Amino acid sequence: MIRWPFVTSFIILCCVTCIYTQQCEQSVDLARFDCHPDDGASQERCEARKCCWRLPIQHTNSTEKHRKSFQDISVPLCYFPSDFPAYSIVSNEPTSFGKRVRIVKSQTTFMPNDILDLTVDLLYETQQRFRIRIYDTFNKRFEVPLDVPVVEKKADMIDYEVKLAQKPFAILVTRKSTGVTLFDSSLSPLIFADQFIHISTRLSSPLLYGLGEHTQPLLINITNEWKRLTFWTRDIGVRPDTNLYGVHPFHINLELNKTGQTSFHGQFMLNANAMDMNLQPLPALTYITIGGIVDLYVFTGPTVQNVIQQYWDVIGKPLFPPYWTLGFHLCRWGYGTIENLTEVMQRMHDADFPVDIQWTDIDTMYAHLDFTYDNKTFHGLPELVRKIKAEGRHYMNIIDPGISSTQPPGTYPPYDEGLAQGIFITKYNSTEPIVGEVWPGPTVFPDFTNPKTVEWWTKFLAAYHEIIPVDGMWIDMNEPSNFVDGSHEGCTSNSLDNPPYTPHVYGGNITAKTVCTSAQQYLSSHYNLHSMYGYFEAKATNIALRTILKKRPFVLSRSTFAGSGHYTTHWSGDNAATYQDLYQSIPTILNHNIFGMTFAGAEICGFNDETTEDLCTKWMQLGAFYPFMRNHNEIGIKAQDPAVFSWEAQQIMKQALLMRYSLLPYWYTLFFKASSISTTVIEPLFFEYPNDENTYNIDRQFLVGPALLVSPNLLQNSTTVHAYVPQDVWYEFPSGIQINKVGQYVDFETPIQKINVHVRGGFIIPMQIPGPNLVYGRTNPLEFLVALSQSGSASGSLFWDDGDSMDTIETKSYSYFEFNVTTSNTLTIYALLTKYRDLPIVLGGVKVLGVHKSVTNVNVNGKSYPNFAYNANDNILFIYGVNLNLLDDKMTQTIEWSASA
Ligand code: MIG
Repeated sequence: MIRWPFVTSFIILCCVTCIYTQQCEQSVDLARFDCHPDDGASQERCEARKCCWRLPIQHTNSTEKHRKSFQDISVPLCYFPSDFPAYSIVSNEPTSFGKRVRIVKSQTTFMPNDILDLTVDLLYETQQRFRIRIYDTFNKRFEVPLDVPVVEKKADMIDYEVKLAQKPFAILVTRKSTGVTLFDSSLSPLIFADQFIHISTRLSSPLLYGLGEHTQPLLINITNEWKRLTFWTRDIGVRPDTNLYGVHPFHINLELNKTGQTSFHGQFMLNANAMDMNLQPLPALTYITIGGIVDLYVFTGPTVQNVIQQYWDVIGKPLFPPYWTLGFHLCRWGYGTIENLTEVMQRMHDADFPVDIQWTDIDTMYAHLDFTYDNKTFHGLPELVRKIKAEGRHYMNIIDPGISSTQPPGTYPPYDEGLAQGIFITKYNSTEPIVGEVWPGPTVFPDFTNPKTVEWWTKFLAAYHEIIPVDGMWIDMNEPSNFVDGSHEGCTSNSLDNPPYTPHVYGGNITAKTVCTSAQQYLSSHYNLHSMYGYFEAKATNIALRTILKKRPFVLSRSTFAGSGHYTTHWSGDNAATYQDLYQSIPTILNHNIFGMTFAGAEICGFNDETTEDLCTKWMQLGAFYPFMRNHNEIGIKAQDPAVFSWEAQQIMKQALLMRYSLLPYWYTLFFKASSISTTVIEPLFFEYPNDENTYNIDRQFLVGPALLVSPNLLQNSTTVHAYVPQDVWYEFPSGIQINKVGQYVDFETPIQKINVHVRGGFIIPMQIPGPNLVYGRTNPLEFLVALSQSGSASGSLFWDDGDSMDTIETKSYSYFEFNVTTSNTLTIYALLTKYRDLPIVLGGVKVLGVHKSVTNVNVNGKSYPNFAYNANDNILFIYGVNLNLLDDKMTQTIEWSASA
């Protein structure tokens, strides 16, 4: 029943506001889009923008809460009216790739240099990939120099439907099968000014993943939250609420639909300029970037793995790492002297730890100069490195981009020659290099977008490699980081250094602790290229290493951009020795997998601050399941290599390392798949259980490939792990005992010596008995861990090659096996490719989990085989000493067991 008095007063109230301006009517706060995203909004400023200034309709806690951080935003008081100047369509032509639409508007907005005539290309690139490009009709603007696929022909049978609104111009993309919104720009005005581009999209649910690099949980849940994420590469230690080292403007959105089947889609904003993304619970996302064009991809999935594959098709697949890089890496900043370094190496050796890769940091350099070593404090380093390598181990060192500009002329060729060749970033409107300050003092910055720089870099790395034969390069400080803001002389006052809108970058302005954005690079201004500095350095280093080593390159970069994973590994930078950062490493590394950097890690035991034995032990255990496993810490604090801890702690750490090493054939195969068929290496649980809502928010556990569930102890003073076990068949690793509580949270008894790892039924894990290091252990026998599913089946695969030749995947110079158990109790091994034959590859044994009937007979390749044992308590069959040569010419080999009831 309608209560009239209420309605009347509502109308009266409403009319008061109607007089003010009709177009401000907005029934819900959540639908307000911020017209003053820059700080300092006031009624006066807001109204000068022709926007609406109102208190929120509902006073909620969230609107009044005190802003804790940069990321905290809430209902804007200043928001766009519905009649804000808008573009409308003036022409719409079909093209070979889709459609070309021209949109214009007559009124300018509050930002200088509005572009009033725009072209919108709608590219139907594939069945699942749609691309929207909005650009200036008349003037060429900066576009991200990433080699993305060029599609000239419209795809047929597409999974999506595209509709356009005439005025205000808007694009609506929906999923054909369900009608779910994949992109909808009608919610707020499109603004396209020279240094301010604003476009919003409706989200199909408030549950998102991706958007890096930020210190955040895996699930970005904006159900009740407004949130702002900023994108601009920055040298700043791991912390929440700020832009960090890398830029990955890609997200995956979970679609909640009524069918009970969950679908996913993704969006990638291919834009490298400083950017804010505002998220609001409507749910909606607003992109605010200060340059370039709108170049937005929509990926329709529908599975989360499909979305990732579709994204990687655009940015490039992850690199395939050399086999030895999967070993344990040990580093620290501040070994200080060669004596200390050798002492650490000796104690690790004496304590019987494998250190496949020994690293050193900037303290080995002479006066922090790139391409040098200190012949006093590190006297004999070249010999030491050769010795490490002769033992089948590897050595890595660091290099920073900043090149010292103050050495006496003629004494430091990297600078002299670089200067002569004009390869350094120059000041605005000048041919003079811009000078900042990094470790060696005043420095200039190589411009890696210039092909000449790649040659220069290769030359000096090659000369360095002659002296110190490094096995790869660690590239740090490449945001690029600068100890002064802009340059020694400050920056210009032009709009490249002082844009009319500055995204909410750490430090408040875009020249903070980096070079002036007005500085010039070969391809464009630093303003446009800043966030790709690390990307181009990684690419250059990858190319240089291929030339120098003639081996598969290994690069470790701190700063990354979309597509960096094709050239480099990444670590999450300067974390701290805290339980918080122990946990944080999981969502961070999972995110990097999503971003195409499958080979990623975090500093084990913590980089900043002193670690403790408990923390470091737990971290070594977790780190044994990072794709990239390195223990590294900062200068001036206690050593944290495993050999400094108590005997007990050492045994536990060793156990973790043995576990890692024994699983490397499985890991290596995962990396092969990532590089060839675009699957992730570690993954969140929801990837495998997308219809189980319990998994959406899990980021204290993860899966290695689809088959190993890792549930680490992340807490101090705790001997239980409260972990989710998805509905499935699971066996404890390595015991092989099946667990009976599934589809629920379980409290696992976890004393310090235990890591909760479970193997999923239905999978076969290729394992290997570890050797003293990854080179010497190559020919050790393999073991297949067969974890049977409910129906008694399982499958797996194995990739094997020489470990570090270039392009073994592309040239098919590897061996590849698939194996499965069907319900007939037979393990069949198919040798699908046996091109790598230099080393033997032998299957030593098979362990079958979940064999519920007692086994009385085993046949290997049809012949009765005596060496097996059946454990009836735990339903485990162990077949040992088989020694099957997997490279045998027989195409398939079989191991069969028969069971009596
Ligand atoms: O200003 O090279 O993140 O891993 O040890 C610090 C010294 C420079 C930062 C890196 C860290 C490295 C350190 N570097």
